[in-house]
Amino acid sequence: SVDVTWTPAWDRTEGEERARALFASVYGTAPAGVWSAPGRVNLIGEHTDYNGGLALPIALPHRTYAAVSRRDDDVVRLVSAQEPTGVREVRLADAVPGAVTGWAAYVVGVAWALREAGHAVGGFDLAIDSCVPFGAGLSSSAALEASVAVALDALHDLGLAGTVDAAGAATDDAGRSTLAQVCVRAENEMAGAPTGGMDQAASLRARAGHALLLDCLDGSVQHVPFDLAAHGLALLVVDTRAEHSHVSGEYAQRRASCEEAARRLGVGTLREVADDPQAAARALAALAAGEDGDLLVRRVRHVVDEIARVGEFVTHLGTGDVTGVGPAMDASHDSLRDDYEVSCRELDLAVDTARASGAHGARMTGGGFGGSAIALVDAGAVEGVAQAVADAFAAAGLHAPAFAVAVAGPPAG
Ligand code: GAF
Repeated sequence: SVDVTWTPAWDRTEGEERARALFASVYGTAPAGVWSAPGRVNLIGEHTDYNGGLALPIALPHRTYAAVSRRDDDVVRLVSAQEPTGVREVRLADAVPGAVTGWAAYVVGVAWALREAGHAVGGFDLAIDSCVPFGAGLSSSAALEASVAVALDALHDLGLAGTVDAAGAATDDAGRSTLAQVCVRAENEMAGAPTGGMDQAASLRARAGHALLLDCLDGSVQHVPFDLAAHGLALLVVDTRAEHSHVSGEYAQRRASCEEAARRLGVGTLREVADDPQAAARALAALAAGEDGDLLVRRVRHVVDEIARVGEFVTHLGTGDVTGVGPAMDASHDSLRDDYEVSCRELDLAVDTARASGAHGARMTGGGFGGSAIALVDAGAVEGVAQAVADAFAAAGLHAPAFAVAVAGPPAG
């Protein structure tokens, strides 16, 4: 068998120290503070957020750390331990959509979107370090945006982020909802990635020890207790290392298909047909009769069924029958693979191998086309399932995957 690579989360002190040390070495002074924000895995409810649907992410213990100080001018200087490009400098006056490229767009985009929302935000110096695997479908971009959002909130007394208590719960969810929308604007308009809002909500509004039941129709959230260890279980994350990007066209195409289907059905979002099985059946029949009927039926069927699966998952958690979520996870993956067509060879191999090695359920998580899969496994089976997946990747001649164990961590703060 091959070596298994793990990606552990840093503890908070280590993350903060790293960002602080980078800041001091680059700018020659100490930062005003260090803020951080988590990546996420979505338990279920994939490609539902931009359809007004339900999603159920948890915040990862893996976080992005931002050491930041205010400046008196409108210059943003930024450096990241993960980027070899050195210090970048952008004037906020020049920061309009399309003008800032690469990772800086996510950072500067948050300042731009805050200004667009009427907040008096000026320049700042920033140093980033992160243990959220980059480009792994674990929301490294939302973690970056959210870390900057809570930093600017604190440095400019915007009063939106509130605090996070000792139990890992945010005190001001309404303010964080506003910050999440700011981050979505940064990502959609400055970075040009047409994503929904799940990742930013997870990073800013999640609660430690809980999954975040996010209703994307009205933006409301519920915190659902999620403590796998108490049930002798664990959530294994497989980062396939197959590269994905939501700036590229496939994600936008899926979103456009859903919007086209909603337009033909005369509804604002597909959620409107999802909650009523008869309306859903009528909608699918109507779409089948039109142009591109087969494609739109498969896309809409995924969204409708996936929203129902979120409810099923939450019901099982509520009754304490946690392994009972397995079939919903499996069905979610199969639907993303066959109907929504966003899986890939690496994700399918990770999922199939985890299932064959005893996982109660397994699925891709996040937008797909690469990225990560999750598997619900007995706590004592974590190493064995990871080994089986690593061996399967080696046998298939694929890049070695990396593994993590996900527990529900606290939100940005
Ligand atoms: C990506 C997007 F950023 C989210 O908004 C969501 O659509 C997800 O893919 C799919 O559920 O993470």
